[in-house]
Amino acid sequence: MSTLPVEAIREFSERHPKPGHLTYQYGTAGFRTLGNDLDSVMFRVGVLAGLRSKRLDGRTIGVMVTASHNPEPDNGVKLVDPRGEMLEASWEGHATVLANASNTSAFVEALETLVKQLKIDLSKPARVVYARDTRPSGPALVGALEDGLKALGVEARNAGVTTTPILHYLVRAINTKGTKDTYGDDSAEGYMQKLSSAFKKLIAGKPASPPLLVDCANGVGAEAAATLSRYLGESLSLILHNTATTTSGALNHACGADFVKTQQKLPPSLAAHLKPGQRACSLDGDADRLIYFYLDERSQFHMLDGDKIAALVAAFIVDLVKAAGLEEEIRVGIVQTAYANGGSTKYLAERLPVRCVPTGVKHLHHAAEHYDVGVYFEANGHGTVLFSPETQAKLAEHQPSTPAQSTALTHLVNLTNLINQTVGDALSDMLLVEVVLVHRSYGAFEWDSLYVDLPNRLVKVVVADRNIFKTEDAERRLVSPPGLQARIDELVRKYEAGRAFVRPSGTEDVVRVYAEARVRAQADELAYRVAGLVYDETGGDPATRPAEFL
Ligand code: G16
Repeated sequence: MSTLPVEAIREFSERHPKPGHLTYQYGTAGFRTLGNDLDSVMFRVGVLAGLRSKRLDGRTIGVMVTASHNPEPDNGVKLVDPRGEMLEASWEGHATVLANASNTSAFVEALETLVKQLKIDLSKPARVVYARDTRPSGPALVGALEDGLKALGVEARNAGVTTTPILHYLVRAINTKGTKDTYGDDSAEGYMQKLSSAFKKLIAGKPASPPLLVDCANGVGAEAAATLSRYLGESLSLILHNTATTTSGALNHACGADFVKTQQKLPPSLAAHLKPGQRACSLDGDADRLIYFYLDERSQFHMLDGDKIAALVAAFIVDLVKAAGLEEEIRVGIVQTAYANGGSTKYLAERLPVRCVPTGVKHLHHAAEHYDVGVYFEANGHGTVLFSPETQAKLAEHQPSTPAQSTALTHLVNLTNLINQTVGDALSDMLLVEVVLVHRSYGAFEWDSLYVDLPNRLVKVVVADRNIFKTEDAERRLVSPPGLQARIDELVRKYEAGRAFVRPSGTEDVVRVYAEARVRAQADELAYRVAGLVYDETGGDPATRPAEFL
């Protein structure tokens, strides 16, 4: 049995020392903090990714260098498991331990413990594919990652600058190449080809939609959307905005899915371009989230978020399953988080089984796997649809008894190709939404009318230590700090259709507060009053308490 290449690891590790004052945590979406603080983490993630691959018999592991919706100075890294899904939860702990080893010797010791504990056969090959988004800190961090890969002798493939979902796609495509589960050609072109050809089949014979405005958040999605647009040709006209990927400070700034969702307004850069009634959507910085919006005839802004996408898509799939004559055999279910608007949960629960899980795609993804077709979306626009392997086999084998059944069945099969089933994918989701709108003959307004959102407000509170906030019941209730939940409950009772919860963010150093109520002013007031409780609880200085929290 081979041993760890300790000499090489030591030598490379000395070039990437861990800053003494920092503690890292593999959170909701991997490691995420200031790009300047991530050099040692990247190196160590390179070594860890290699070990994960060896542990899985040389299957290819993905590494994505991105901080997604975060501002430009931040960066981050997450690992992708062989089927394109998020890293197995137990390895998040291993990643955290390795990232926090205080020096090279402690790091090597932690690696040796891990190898022993998990019985990793070091003679196995290690294969990793990696990519980054367009952040200025990306190239240097990828350099550190590559040192980690070299130290362990990993067979590495650089996928360059690409979106998070394309990297997830590549991982699955590489690992299924030449098998019966083949997912597509293992290249960005393969991805574009797969999506665009499924899209064209699904809209064949339907009238063309008016052009769609796409806000690319000045991120890596701009490049992917431009390529996709070429593949789509006349089947869908995309008008791309916020494509300044090399302008310093532009990424996610006053644009992108997170801006639209949290500010509940139009990116100012689109104001001169969006006409009333026209459909528009925003991607986030690594193109894994999608939010739609439109202006009504009075130029009033309306948002169509992840909840609205889930409602649109789930109802469409349910109808196709029925039309294909598979109603008795294929169960469609929905997964949401506490952020799901009360209006959406009511609409969906009247039609389908709905589950609520904690924030984080991995939680939603796993819950969705329990359905034959699992539709999961976070309200922030992160989500996808999973067709279980049994369902895919059923779709392939089913013998339709009428032409109508046959058409519905073909549509379902094409949807399995259109949808990126590895992870939430803004571009794939965008095409999915466009397909449903065409099939339903809906514009943005008709889609929006499926149900009415309760007014809501999301607020960030900066606190000294967000780790004191612990939740239960899918993050809907606080168990710590003690007593705070009771005070929140007392407040909430005063508001009609009031609901509020508090949870620590896994990607930013803040506590998030969500509130909704029957009318806008009440939702805002409830959010700010709960934020005030959080602020006071954590010993915030009354002199610096934000005015709106009063
Ligand atoms: C990541 C996760 C999402 C999560 C979001 C915010 O998204 O993948 O599941 O909803 O962070 O998480 P939190 O509220 O814990 O900060 P992204 O798009 O930033 O990778």
